[in-house]
Amino acid sequence: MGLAIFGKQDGVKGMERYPGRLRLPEDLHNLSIAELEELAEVIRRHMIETVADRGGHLAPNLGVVELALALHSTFKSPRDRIIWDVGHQSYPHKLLTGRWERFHTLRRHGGLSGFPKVTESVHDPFGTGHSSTSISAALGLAEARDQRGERAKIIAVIGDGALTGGMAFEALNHAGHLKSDLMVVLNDNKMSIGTNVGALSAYLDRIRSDPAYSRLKEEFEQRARRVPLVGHRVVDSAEKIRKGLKSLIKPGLLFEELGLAYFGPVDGHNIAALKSAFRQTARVKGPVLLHVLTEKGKGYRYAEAAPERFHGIGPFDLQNGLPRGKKSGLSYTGAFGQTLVRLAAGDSRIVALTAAMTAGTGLKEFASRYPQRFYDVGIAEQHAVGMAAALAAGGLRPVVAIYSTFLQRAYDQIIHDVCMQNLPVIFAVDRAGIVGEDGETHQGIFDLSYLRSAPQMALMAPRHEDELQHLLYTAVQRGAGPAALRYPRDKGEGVGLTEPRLLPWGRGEVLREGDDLLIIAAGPCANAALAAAERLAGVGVEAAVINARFIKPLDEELLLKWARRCGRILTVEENSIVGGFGSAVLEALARNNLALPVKLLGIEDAFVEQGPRDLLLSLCGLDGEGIFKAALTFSSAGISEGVI
Ligand SMILES: Cc1ncc(C[n+]2csc(CCOP(=O)(O)OP(=O)(O)O)c2C)c(N)n1
Repeated sequence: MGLAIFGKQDGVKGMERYPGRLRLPEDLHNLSIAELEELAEVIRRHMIETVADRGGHLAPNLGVVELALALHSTFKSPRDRIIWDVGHQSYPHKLLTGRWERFHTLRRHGGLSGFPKVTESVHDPFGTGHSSTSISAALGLAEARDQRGERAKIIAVIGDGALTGGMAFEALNHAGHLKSDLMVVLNDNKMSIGTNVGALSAYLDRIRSDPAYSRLKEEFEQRARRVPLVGHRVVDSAEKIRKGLKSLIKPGLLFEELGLAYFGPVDGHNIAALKSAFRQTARVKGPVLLHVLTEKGKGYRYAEAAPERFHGIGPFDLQNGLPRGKKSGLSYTGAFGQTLVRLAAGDSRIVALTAAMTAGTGLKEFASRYPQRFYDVGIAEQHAVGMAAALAAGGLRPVVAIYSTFLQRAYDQIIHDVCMQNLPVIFAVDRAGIVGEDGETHQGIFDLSYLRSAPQMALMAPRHEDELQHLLYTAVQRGAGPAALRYPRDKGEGVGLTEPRLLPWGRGEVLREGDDLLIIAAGPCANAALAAAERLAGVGVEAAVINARFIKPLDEELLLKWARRCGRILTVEENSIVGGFGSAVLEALARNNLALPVKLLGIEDAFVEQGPRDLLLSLCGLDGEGIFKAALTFSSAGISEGVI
């Protein structure tokens, strides 16, 4: 058909159907349902093409197009505030709030973030990235609004997956208590990244789909109406029965009991129905929950058929949905997954835990081979670590695989439940270091700092996939106290996997000998350090290179020996330099009264925005070139020979 709202902008990529004649989001209020529906299709197409080109979160965004349109055509952002939980589904919101022209820069360095960000737009009232924070944020904004005597609607949009996170429940509990005016929109697509887990998910499932449940509801209602009301006692009991029946059958009772008025479920792809539900519920005082049913991947058949694969995806071919230009070879994550399956075959004490990231952490094969020894706890990192502690206390060897950035959630459990009781829990800390396009909320650049300060914790970083295997094997065999293994979001170094073998506990490895400078590195940056050392030799600087392997216990003997020999030390790590590996080296030198020049190379005390991993590493000076330059400037030979 082609409605008047679209202006053709020739030559601008991705903007052929740009609604140029609209002021967004204001003019959405003047559009008919048919026009909004047409805009929905244009947004879908634009998102599919953009994500096919550079990767991103697709299925979650395809599921909320009508929801975003209904929200923005009913409420008035930025006065009314919409908080998208996790924020991976905020693309339609971004397109509708002044970011259409920049959408082609999505997830690029210097471009639009893949998540809501306060510095990006006034329409993003609160940044997200980690799950289950939106209701706390909505409650805080609602209270601030009330204290300042302002008028605004505060809306949290949270998925059924994110609702499995404890923080969401804490906030619901408190919202019901405070009775603040706010709206929680439950975007229920029956999925987390993969299958959602737990009783809550089953509960939502019953509300949305179980025909027996609906039948039951009707029967109960009819029966309740037929209860004879004769005499006082009978009336009383009839009332009780009615109330009991109501509590049995009323959908959303769980939320009602928490103090939120429940409405729904509503078809999340029907803009008219959504707008009407928003208008009605907006009139209700106090906290309300509107249950909206959506389909993950809606409108792109490959995403509808495989929503988990299209949750977050690299570039793909539009015509067949197949990945384009994927890095081949075994990744660190893959090496971890394979090794764990292998070790589990010979050790029945090994159990694995994930917090809603079975595929992401490489545990799919383990889950299918050992379903009884595998626990997906939902988006509940704190619980995962607390439970792992108790599994260890019960005599098992739990391996908890959590991304570095999400493990931050469980810091107290790490200290209080695991380390204080010196329990043999193994932490597989995936995505440690620079993660790339997901940006600052997802960079894994703090784990060396936060894990290192936990007493009893051993901390290891392999420099290639085979070493990962050996260190995991070593930690499992040792079985004494907690140990963490951190590795990056990257393909391995191509060395393959040999037989798992024991590595000496707390010992580093000399990769190269030299007298002018000691470069000591943690993790795969030891490889970049080695490459830099070879180049340094070409300009007359002989650098020794140590692969630390253990950040804790640090191999002090090896460090001191080579530090004395070289006279100056360059530390390299893919972590914040605050409290990280370099700090561990400095502490060791101080402990041993060795005063030497030390330079710390790592991530400065700042958040790192999104971009390709390689680019960010180079910007942080953590690639071979950066290490070479830093070493050259720092080495005494470089200075005395005036090579800088
Ligand atoms: C604390 C935390 N743990 C894990 C994740 C990774 N993660 C991102 S989205 C997601 C699933 C969210 O499911 P849901 O809320 O239902 O949204 P949907 O993608 O289904 O729309 C997970 C586990 C995260 N962002 N934060």
